[in-house]
Amino acid sequence: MSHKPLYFILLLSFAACQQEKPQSMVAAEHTSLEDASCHSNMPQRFATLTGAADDSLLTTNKAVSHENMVWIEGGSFGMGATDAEGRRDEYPAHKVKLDGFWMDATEVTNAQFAAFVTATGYTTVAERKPDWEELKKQLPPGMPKPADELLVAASLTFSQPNHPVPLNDASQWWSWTPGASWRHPQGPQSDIKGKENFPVTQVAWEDAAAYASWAGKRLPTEAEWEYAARAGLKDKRYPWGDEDVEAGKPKANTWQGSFPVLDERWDGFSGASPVKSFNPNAYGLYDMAGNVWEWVADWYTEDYYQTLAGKVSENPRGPAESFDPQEPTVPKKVTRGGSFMCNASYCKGYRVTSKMKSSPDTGLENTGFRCVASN
Ligand SMILES: [Ca+2]
Repeated sequence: MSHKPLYFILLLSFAACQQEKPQSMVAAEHTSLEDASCHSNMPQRFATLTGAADDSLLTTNKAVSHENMVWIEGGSFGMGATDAEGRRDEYPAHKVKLDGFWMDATEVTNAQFAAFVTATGYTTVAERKPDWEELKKQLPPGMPKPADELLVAASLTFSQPNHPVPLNDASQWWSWTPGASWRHPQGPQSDIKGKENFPVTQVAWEDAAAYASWAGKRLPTEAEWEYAARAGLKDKRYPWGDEDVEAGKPKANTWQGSFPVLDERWDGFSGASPVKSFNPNAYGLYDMAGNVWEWVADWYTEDYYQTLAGKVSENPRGPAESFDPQEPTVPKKVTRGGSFMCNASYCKGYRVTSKMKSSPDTGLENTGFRCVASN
């Protein structure tokens, strides 16, 4: 697949969850979602310079196996937040009409991704050593060569601090780890043996899109994703309804306890969990909340929903270009669903309208994807 332009970003001032607010020790107290959302300004190495879409990956003519997929009947729904818990990019709620589509019942697993790699020889972004000669062609003139230690194959891993840290500084718990990849999600000492049924992680957006294309599928639009997650429920906060994630019995793999220091694993899992570990939603889709964030097709802008206010949008595909006011030079794709790192104290990414944004070349230990197909 083609390499999109790369822009070297040396953002060592990693403002954690998007907002560049004064840092304070807030681990033990409530932080508003706007202050510390999961829309993290993650530690960056490289990011595409332009947010122009390579939408050729959205469509494919290959025959699709519907094994392990669910048919989602088309229809209309209210997209976006109607409660007071959302962040700016979740408003206003607006009406969306969608054609029907098939959706993977689970997040793509390590076994499924391994089959793709075996069949194609594909190398993920995290496994590629950045080539400075190539990179500098795509940089603003005069950008100095980055330190050699940054020009290595690497991906972002979660390193759990042993003391409370500012929740608005993601660099406290995310670090670039050479050798981390989908085969070694926590770094070179880790592996995925026995985890064939876990969601694949450490995949960049373009890796997910490449898998989807190989499978004859595509990544869901953000609207398709939310429609499927809601499973016919109206104005509910979660894929299962309104019951709090930590009430009743465990419904999703999230984080219980004081993030990021203490994971009480009340839900049974620290880190990712095998797919189908929790009940599916009413459409038969698993892990639409929690476990790992899921890449969708759409570019991110904070005000996209405002452009759709008062209209009925048919099969919306997101903004034409990305713009994140927190990091104007870094295009972002949307991720959905939250992860095993989400907790009410700072993220609540498992809310059905919540979204995160990441540069398309970023792999994360808590991010994977699932696919859809139109027919
Ligand atoms: Ca958990």
